[in-house]
Amino acid sequence: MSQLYTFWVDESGAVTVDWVVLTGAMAGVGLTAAAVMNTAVVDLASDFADIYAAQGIGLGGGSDDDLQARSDAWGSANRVTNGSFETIEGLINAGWGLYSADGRIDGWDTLSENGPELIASGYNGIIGTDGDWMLDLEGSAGNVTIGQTIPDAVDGEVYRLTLDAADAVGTNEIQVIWGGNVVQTIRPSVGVMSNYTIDMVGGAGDGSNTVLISGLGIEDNEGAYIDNVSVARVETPDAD
Ligand SMILES: [Ca+2]
Ligand SMILES: [Ca+2]
Repeated sequence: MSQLYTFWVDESGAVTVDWVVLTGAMAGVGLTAAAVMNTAVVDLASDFADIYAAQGIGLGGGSDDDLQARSDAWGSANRVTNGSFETIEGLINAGWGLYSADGRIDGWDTLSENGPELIASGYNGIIGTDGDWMLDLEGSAGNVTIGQTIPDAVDGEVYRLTLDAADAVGTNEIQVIWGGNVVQTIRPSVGVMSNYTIDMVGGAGDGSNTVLISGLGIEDNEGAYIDNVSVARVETPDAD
């Protein structure tokens, strides 16, 4: 695991270079830039999937039977690590909230130049739905993309992502990417958290079973807030 972690840090350094070039080239283009950035995020996801595959990561290795057995053991449990953003050990208190010295929040990989920031429930009048902390999908300043690979996902099975989201200003969107494909673009409710549900199929797209959550919209230090992110297998009637 430590090896994987080191890899991510190195890779995000490389991604940062690409991101700066893109951002500079599109300065002043406005909302059009957001669409191009979306493509960049998808390309990034695809790149990461290729690397995952090269290292035998993602599907977790082992035979299909092993994978199915591990997935069965998970049942319909939540497979997202730190989906409520309540693991705050080591984060730095900046007054407005918490940030990470290495740009990374426990359980999540950061795929954007800007690292994610945590804000306390009640910030800008928005109450979180679970615990004390929410995640702001815009850093200081720039939109944030975070992601993690869903463990032991089996091809063809359905995994339901739920998250709560809100926007204090009404100008932000959230894109959910699964296996390198955009599966949902959310315009969060303004001023109050709402629940959003997206069904995703194991092995879809690039087969990485990696979910990315990406902040979109004008980069103005005001991002969408998310809380209580969960991905669980949908129990289906036995088809055998
Ligand atoms: Ca929380
Ligand atoms: Ca914004």
